Amino acid sequence: MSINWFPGHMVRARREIEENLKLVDIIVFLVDARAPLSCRNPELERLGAKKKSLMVLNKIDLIPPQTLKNYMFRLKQEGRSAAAINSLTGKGKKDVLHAIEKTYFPVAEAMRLKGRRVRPARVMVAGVPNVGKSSFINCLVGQKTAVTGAKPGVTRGKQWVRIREDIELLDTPGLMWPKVENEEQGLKLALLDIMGERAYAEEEVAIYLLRLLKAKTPAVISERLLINNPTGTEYEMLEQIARNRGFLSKGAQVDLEKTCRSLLQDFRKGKLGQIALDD
Ligand SMILES: Nc1nc2c(ncn2[C@@H]2O[C@H](COP(=O)(O)OP(=O)(O)OP(=O)(O)O)[C@@H](O)[C@H]2O)c(=O)[nH]1
Ligand SMILES: [Mg+2]
Repeated sequence: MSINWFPGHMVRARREIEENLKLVDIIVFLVDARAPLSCRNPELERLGAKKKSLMVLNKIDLIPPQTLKNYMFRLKQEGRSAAAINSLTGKGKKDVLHAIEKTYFPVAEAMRLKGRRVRPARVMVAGVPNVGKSSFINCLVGQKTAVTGAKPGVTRGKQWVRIREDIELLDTPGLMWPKVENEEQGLKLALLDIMGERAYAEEEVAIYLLRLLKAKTPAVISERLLINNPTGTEYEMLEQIARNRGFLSKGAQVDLEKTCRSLLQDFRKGKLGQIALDD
């Protein structure tokens, strides 16, 4: 699978994150809860290694609660600070704010010890495309429109929003490019719409999805996709989905393109149920 991301974008994204990093105490790495490992970019995590960081799993409504527990347990074992949220409903927002407060605590302590006044924690959000960075920021900011104004030395156009007495958030997120290490991870990122449409063949991704459903949640195949023969090939399944949905072109031929797109849409919107991709 080829990846359609131009080096020019990468350089710009990287430089912007590096600049913003200088301004903050904490970087929040936002990931899609359906694939928290695959969404990570180790190179960028290294860039932010000198800062306190917090991993936030977003879109938790799209995975089974038990899977979320497992992911959180594993992150804790790795010694990472982590929290989880549904940015559309705000479920988990309190936990996120609490995790930010906890992450900032040692920094605040150090200020106190030096006899300095403790200022609010400055936080930035970064993540690969489509993980919900904008929704997450909106969720944290809520109704508050009070922008605290540019700080000295802050590049023009950057705004800080005070989201709590002790927390300030940079209102523009850092865009990280996906780091794809193997074919399967690439397929997962494509499935989550992180890769950009031109980077992959939808058919390939749809077939990967069907294979995954067969292995993980066979009930979805029969009950939600209404496929009679759940042991058939992926192409036979696509054909049946096309017929079920009336996606036929001239001569009653199945419209494969439309079928694949519609299937991927269903998955992305959570219409196939709560399905996690990383094990
Ligand atoms: N189900 C669900 N959908 C979410 C959640 N957060 C965001 N979304 C959806 O995910 C999609 C992407 O959200 P954005 O906030 O635009 O993501 P982003 O990371 O800012 O995207 P880019 O700016 O394109 O990189 C939108 O369709 C959101 O409605 C969530 O917690 N649960
Ligand atoms: Mg955005």
